[in-house]
Amino acid sequence: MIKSRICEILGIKYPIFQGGMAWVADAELAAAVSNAGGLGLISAINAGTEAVRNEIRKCKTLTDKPFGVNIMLQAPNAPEIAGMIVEEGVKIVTTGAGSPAKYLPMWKENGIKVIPVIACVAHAVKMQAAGVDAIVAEGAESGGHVGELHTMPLIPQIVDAVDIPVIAAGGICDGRGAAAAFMLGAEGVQVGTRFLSATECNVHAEYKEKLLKATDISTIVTGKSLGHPVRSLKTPFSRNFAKMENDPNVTPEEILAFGGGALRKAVQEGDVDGSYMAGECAGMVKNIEPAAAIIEDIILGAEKVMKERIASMCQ
Ligand code: TUI
Repeated sequence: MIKSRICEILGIKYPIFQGGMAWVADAELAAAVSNAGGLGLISAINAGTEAVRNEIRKCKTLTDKPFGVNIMLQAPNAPEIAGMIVEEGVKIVTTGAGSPAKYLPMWKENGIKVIPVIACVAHAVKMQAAGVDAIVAEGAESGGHVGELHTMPLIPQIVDAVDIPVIAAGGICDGRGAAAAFMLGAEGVQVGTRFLSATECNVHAEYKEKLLKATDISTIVTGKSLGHPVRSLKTPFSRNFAKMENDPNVTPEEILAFGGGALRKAVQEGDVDGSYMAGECAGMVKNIEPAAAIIEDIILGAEKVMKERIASMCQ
């Protein structure tokens, strides 16, 4: 059985987190993952703070297992969400795209486990010093907002720099990826893109269809010129976005206006002008299946590949 410190800290069976995907990660998906022994996460990027509160309340009716909330710190309502999760008795929070330092005293006083997502060593060291419980180290293979380093060099450098558990994210989709992350020193993995295909994931059917059709070269990073690099599926919309970025006659304001609300449009409407965020492993997602089957495949696959590789290669 695969276990690590993070299972003890959070009270979960398997060291697998579901990515807190903006607009995607709702109560139904989070509860399905938590019920299957992983850590389900609800995204706080949704239709406002009260909508997130409702998802938290709904999740409690769907599971008695631990689950968490992911807060994108650049969101305008992040301070409001930070207080609301305390009111709702949430026990685990992950944060993205910034430092959660100013909320730490309030969250720690309320017994909340805090796990920031970071993308470089300096931030990992800073977060450990601030007193967080673990970190998610996210490589640029992931979908959505990405850093610069990729998972393979990122994880060992972070593991060497901190003592708290490191959860690897970015490009991990099956047991092989999870086993590789464990070999690099990670004590858990966070999986986003594969859970987009879960039966319990409520994205528009068009999103799932695009994902299932994806190949190895189906994603593109746009938004670098705006300081917000985002990985998504190649579509006429994302290619146009990339073209506009490279056109000196188009202003950043025009690009922002073009891309505004694009993720929500993809998730809820399957719109052609949507941003279908997905990681580089999109090409490895081939079926729609329940979250529990995904978790079992990753855990059993990791165990199998670790044993087989040791038996065949370590003489
Ligand atoms: O946050 C993410 N991924 C996301 S957020 C998102 S929502 C969105 N919607 C529309 C357009 C753009 C984004 C979609 N995907 N990942 C976590 C992550 N955090 N990756 C990198 C970081 C990060 C970056 C800077 C963490 C900390 C940091 O700075 C720390 C500091 O000290 O300020």
